[in-house]
Amino acid sequence: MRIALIQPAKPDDKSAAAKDWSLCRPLSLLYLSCAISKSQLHESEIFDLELLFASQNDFNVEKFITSLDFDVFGITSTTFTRHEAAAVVKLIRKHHPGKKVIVGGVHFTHCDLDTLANIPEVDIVVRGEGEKTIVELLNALETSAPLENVNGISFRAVCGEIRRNPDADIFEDLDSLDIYNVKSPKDYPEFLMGSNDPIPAMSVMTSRGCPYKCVFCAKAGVKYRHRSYQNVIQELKYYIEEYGITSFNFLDLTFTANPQRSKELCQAIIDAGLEIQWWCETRANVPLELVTLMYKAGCRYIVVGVETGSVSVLERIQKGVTLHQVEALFSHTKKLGLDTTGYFVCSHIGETYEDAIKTLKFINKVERMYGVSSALQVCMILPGTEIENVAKATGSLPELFSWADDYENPHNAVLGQVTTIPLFFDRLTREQVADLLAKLRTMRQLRSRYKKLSFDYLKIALRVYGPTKLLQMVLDDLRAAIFFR
Ligand code: B12
Ligand code: SF4
Repeated sequence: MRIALIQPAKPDDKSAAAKDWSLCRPLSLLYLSCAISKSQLHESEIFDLELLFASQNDFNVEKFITSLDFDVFGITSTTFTRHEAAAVVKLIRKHHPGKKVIVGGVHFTHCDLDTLANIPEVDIVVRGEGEKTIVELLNALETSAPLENVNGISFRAVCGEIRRNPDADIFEDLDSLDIYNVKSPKDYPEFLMGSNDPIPAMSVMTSRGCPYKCVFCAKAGVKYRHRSYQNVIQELKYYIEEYGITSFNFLDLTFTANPQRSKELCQAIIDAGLEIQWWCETRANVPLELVTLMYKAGCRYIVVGVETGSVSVLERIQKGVTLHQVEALFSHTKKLGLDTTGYFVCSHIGETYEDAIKTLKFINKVERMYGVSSALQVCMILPGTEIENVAKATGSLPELFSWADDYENPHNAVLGQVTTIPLFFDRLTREQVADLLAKLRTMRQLRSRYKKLSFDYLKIALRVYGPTKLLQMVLDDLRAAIFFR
């Protein structure tokens, strides 16, 4: 069978959060395509609408979908792109009636029944990792075998009833998936994450899953597995030799989830003499000697999920790290000269205004003392997370909310958040969160104002504001500075 694997375009979301997202080759579809080609039974082609929209001014999605000629259509989506994915599904149904429409990815995995009930154009939802399932499914579709035997799918039976089969076995042999041999989208404008300059880069995944279970995470608890370091080195060498690419984004959920294997991989990069630079996400409880080794192996930028500066909130969200560990890590990355960003979230379950102020103070401290940058986001409600359950139980999300609803909340943009994903408000109100974000801005302005303090600057300020106003401003700043310490 021939299947079109489609990544939808990203929404036209003007919020500050969405502005800077860079393009990233769709690893999900590349891996599926690899598994399909290895089966030697079926064929696939990848269509990245995000890339097509970005590269063609007059790109017309309907015309494009009409032009496709495939037996089956497979669409991937995150929660952020779900409306665009649904629009693509509807166009496929309109222009290719009778063809099977399959959806998958982190979003649909967690709202399979909701999707089938509310998007009638979807025939089948593939849950979880799809390499094994998609091949079994295509086999079944080709031979008209009963779908009941395909694990990992939810589907609409001939009688119209919605069925959910058992989960598929977890895919263990990650080394068997060599996506770099799959033709990747040409001229992919992907750049090294975290760099101020547009440095051409390639996304690579060295592991899957994560042993932790943070309550807000859509991938919490997916079994952790990793590729052998030899297999990763082989892929990196391929990109270096074939494309001259020496910068990489390691998209693992937590690159250091298994410190021993991260150590082996970094050592192997060093031993192989690969002169590369790379980005990854890590947790604060990473052993510091591993961070040193990562730096030696070319790691130039890390992102650390700190989440909060409140000890009680940290315990409640089951992050499994301490603020001492965070500070020890930041102090270490400062010594190494390793660029570091801390990710913080406000409006966690049970978080009070006082807790959130602790987060602001902690952000102030780590930015000031360790030179890290930080990002404070508002807790999002994502399907399949513990947050979603709490949101429904507490009324933050209507009990009958469907992820297929045409949800759009322009007020989210005021908080710098994407407008298509509902935000979680428990004890903090939207107004309080706005106030906290304003305080964060003030705090940063304050620091930058006094950083450039000089005699000349004071003279100008005196001329512009006059002595009384200037004294008042200095006193206000002093009061704010004391508050944030
Ligand atoms: C790269 C990345 C980004 C990039 C680009 C993403 C893009 N173009 O869509 C950037 C930096 C822009 C980004 C931004 C954001 N991201 Co992001 N990101 C990732 C990351 C690190 C890698 C995605 C990836 O390639 N995975 C690898 C593939 C192999 O896994 P997979 O997608 O799950 O695919 C498998 C299965 O799901 C299935 N499958 C997938 N599609 C299909 C389709 C079919 C037909 C079938 C049969 C099967 C199938 O088979 C695949 C192979 O096994 C993931 C974390 C992760 N490691 O997965 C987060 C992740 C996808 N991001 C997430 C989030 C929350 C965001 C942001 C909202 C962050 C924010 N607060 O601003 C934004 C939203 C932007 C967006 N476009 O969605 C969440 C998504 C949660 C959700 N429910 O949607 C994730 C899962 C992180 C997490 N821990 O929760 N992100
Ligand atoms: S450590 Fe990261 S990937 Fe793992 S459950 Fe927590 S947020 Fe998700």
